[in-house]
Amino acid sequence: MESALTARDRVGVQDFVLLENFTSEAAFIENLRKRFKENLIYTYIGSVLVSVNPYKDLEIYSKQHMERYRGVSFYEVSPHLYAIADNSYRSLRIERKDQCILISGESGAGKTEATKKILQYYAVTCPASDQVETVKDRLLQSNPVLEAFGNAKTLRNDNSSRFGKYMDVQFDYKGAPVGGHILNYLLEKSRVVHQNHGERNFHIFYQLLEGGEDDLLRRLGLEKNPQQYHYLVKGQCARVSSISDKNDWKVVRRALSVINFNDNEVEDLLSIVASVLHLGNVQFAADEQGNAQVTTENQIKYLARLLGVEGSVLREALIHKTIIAKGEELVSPLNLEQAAYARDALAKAVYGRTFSWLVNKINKSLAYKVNLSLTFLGLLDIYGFEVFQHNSFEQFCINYCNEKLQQLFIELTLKSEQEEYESEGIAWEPVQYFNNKIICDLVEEKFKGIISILDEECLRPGDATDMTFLEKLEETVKNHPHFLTHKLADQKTRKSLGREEFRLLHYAGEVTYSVTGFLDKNNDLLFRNLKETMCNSENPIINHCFERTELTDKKRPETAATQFKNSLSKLMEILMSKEPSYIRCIKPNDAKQAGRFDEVLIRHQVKYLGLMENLRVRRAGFAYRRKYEIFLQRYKSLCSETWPTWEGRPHDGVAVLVKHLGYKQEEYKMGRTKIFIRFPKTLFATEDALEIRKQSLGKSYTFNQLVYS
Ligand code: AD9
Ligand code: MG
Repeated sequence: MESALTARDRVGVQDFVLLENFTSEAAFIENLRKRFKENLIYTYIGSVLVSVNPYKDLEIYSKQHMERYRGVSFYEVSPHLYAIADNSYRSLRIERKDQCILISGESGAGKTEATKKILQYYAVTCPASDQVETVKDRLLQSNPVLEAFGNAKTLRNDNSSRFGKYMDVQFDYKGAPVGGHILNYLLEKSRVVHQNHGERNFHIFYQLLEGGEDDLLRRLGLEKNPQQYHYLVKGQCARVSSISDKNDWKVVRRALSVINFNDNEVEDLLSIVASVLHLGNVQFAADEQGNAQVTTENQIKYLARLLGVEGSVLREALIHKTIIAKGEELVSPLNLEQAAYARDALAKAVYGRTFSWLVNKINKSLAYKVNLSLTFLGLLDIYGFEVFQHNSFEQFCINYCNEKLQQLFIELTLKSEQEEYESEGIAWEPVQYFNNKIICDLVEEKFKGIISILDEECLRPGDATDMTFLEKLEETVKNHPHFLTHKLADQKTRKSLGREEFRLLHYAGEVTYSVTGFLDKNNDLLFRNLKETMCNSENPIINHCFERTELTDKKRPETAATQFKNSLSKLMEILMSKEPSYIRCIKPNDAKQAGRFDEVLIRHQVKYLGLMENLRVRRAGFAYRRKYEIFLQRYKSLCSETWPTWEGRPHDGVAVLVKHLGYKQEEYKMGRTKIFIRFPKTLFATEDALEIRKQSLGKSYTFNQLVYS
């Protein structure tokens, strides 16, 4: 049998707090590398789970694996998503405290996969009844549908989430999931009309063309070939080797039935998907006055049918603009550029609103119950931090969202650790860490923050442009240590910045944003006559998405960034009110390849995720802590006074035990309910002693079982 020592050498330690040299980043990375090589992708920092994306299917998610984690104490089995999931679930049941599991990491690090696996774990292991089975199914089946409409291939990830998702699962007093609710955050709508090279539009378009039955496609007026559609050819990569659109279509189609869509609703929904493609193919030509005229009558015909609107009304709405001035309607023609803009704005609005409608529809099927006796477990899966060659308003919002989550992580982990030391009466040694609040403030502060300044420019009548926004930014935040522009940069840095760019030094690294399109995307305007046309739509979904009140409401709608900011602030409140668990996902390489451990990339993530600080805080001088009962139960056989049973208080039993084991005073501290051990070597020596004893009794234990059971 492999000795505990050689096993430790080969597979590393499964909790970073047991690293001898816990302040060394090199030792941290080495431990990750050893484990990654052995396909051990999960490692703890105390109760935080660090996960490295394996980019291959591992045999660790079977029913048998789930059973192994069910109802078992956190440290009894090797690190796993299931351990986190089970631990949260048990806290929910035993302490009746609402939980949330926060999954973070950059784009492609494995957040969405982790979320799905956790949900599957609950679906399999939680108690069930007939009604519960339906809810479980719907919770699971909402995923393929939302991914089809909200995920896309990007350069970072073939299945990148382009919206943020927070899913609450409700449990009854028996611990059965009885309902759910999804909150969605800012869908990247601009993708509907434009994709960067090497990227795709949302999956659903390709799925429908590839998998849709001939009959269906005929009704929708679609051809199978994605090359026919302007909105699908911008990225020049309609086919992706890792994706089977045809199979995915079948999955989505089945899932729609599970989440309560009848045939009519499916047809209405797909009519909208098809209408977006037709819209993209609407072309204009200029007449003698330079006014836009529609040249693709066929598209208008399809659009009229699919959207349930008058063809002629839609045609006119696409090439005219209506403004209400002094109670009178003024109609003016659009030029080519304006008409193309109006068309794209309509496509984005139709798709974006349909997505929100879809989330609502799913929510209805999830039977969310307003009942105080129920407990909640929330799963947060958002878009990860991302940096591209070209970064725009969308990346700005996505990265801001990641700043907020990092802020929450800092507050909650540090706070809870500190509380533990205080409640146990152990002296606390503060740890220095980078607090990214300064960056959150830079983005969201009232009057002085980037979003405020952007809104101010959006509301300013007259000559406001993306460039005047940039100038305002420069004036207002010029001395901020995390903000830079061409003008503010020194000679050397200036070369790397365009005149229309600003750079933010995020917690996760520098990102340079181009301001082009910021005002437009933040305003998110749709011309009034297009809105009106949609309000009259006979497609029930569209009709529901465009309400008449929008036409009469005098109040200016909130800008996109402010809406996002407010929804994030509500999300933070929700998360703060729950007991959090953390999963920190790491992406091992940029090539999406199995087995490749790119050290530079990983070191960067370890740094910005604050894992070293996390570890130092967690250790704060102590490598290991355990409740007296558990510690005694495990090691009592090593001392004749505590073996086979200790009759007194566990605290006293542990005191006798460690004295017998020869622990020196500086090696440990006795808290109120737990023993704190300073050095890993103390624990390892005790573990080795235990192993020798077990071997002498003819029992065989692996290292992993030894350390934690
Ligand atoms: V983004 O911010 O939405 O762009 P995620 O969500 O962090 O990103 P995702 O979960 O989509 O990343 O993972 C990316 C890909 O990595 C998946 O499509 C899988 O191919 C692969 N992956 C991730 N986790 C696992 C895993 N536990 N096992 C196997 C995995 N493959
Ligand atoms: Mg994702």
